[in-house]
Amino acid sequence: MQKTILDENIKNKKFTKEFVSEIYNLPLLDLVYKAQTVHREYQPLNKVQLCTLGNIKSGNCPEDCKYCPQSSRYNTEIEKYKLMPKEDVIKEATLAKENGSTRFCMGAAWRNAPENEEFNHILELVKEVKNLGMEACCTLGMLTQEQANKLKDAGLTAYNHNLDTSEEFYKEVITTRTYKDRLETIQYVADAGIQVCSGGILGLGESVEDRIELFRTLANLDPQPESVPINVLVKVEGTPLFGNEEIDPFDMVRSIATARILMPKARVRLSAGRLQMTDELQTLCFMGGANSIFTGEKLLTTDNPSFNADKKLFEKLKIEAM
Ligand code: SAM
Ligand code: DTB
Ligand code: SF4
Repeated sequence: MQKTILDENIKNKKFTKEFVSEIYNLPLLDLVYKAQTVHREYQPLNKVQLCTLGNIKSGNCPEDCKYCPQSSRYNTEIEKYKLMPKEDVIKEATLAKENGSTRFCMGAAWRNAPENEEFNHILELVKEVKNLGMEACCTLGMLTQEQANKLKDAGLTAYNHNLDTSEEFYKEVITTRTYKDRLETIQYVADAGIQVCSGGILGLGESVEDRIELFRTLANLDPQPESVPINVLVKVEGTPLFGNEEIDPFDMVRSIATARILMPKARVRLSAGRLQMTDELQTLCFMGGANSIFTGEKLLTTDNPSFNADKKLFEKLKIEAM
């Protein structure tokens, strides 16, 4: 692909399906080379941001996301609890900070963020995390504009709200809300002046076209997301997608590299699924432009590599925490 075409598309910020498809389907080495070239122009080198998740409210979610162990509709063996007290959340955030994490992301199994006391509690948590000197992120489901504004006033750095897949395939995975609902919350977050963190999941049973559509939609958001988590489905027993086929590991690399090329300024986060990846595959993902990971023994309900395993890998690769 000619550099001028890429520059032109990036300038216009309106990516077409054909253009994204051309990138995703490049010969793998050309794709990784292009992604690394963009990466070197826009991102600090050999640096990866460490983020840690805290599941501040677990399980009993009314939504029917077919991948999610926290949906009340499926029979999964997870720990369920109500909104965590402040002290416990601060303890987890402090441990994350001690292990080099610069962002603490608080996730809650809700369809939408609650009002009143529970919401005030969230605002308190955001302030406390910021007081630790960390970036604060939340993922609480749908928001109203007023809630987004209040989160901004409390000091929230970023809000995670994934598009997960293409608009067309979304209906096959989730029936209790629409793609439009998702885009609406993303707009409220952006309008409140909070950084948007939005990405997707690979391995839901989507086609290559669905992936291309996901990246096209993300890259056409205005502003583009500040961070783009790319998850590989963690198959949890009891969820409808438990029996899904494994994805081709090179598709992971293709997806990361495509995201990097289309969104040069974003942190591209190699998210769920790292425990199932080899060090070599993770390294290919870093070469393809991933520069953020989730650290800590647990994601929300499932296991993740230990702080120590990640430290060892970073030492080998001479990658530094951002
Ligand atoms: N309830 C809120 C929502 O859906 O936005 C926030 C929490 S929800 C668990 C956050 C994200 O985790 C989802 O959007 C999805 O992309 C990801 N996720 C959930 N279960 C997953 C799984 N089994 N494998 C990979 N990613 C998963
Ligand atoms: C994101 O894209 N991935 C994280 C975070 N944002 C909230 C969540 C992954 C969850 C994996 C399944 C689990 O541990 O429950
Ligand atoms: Fe609920 Fe979020 Fe899980 Fe969907 S992904 S079931 S909204 S916690």
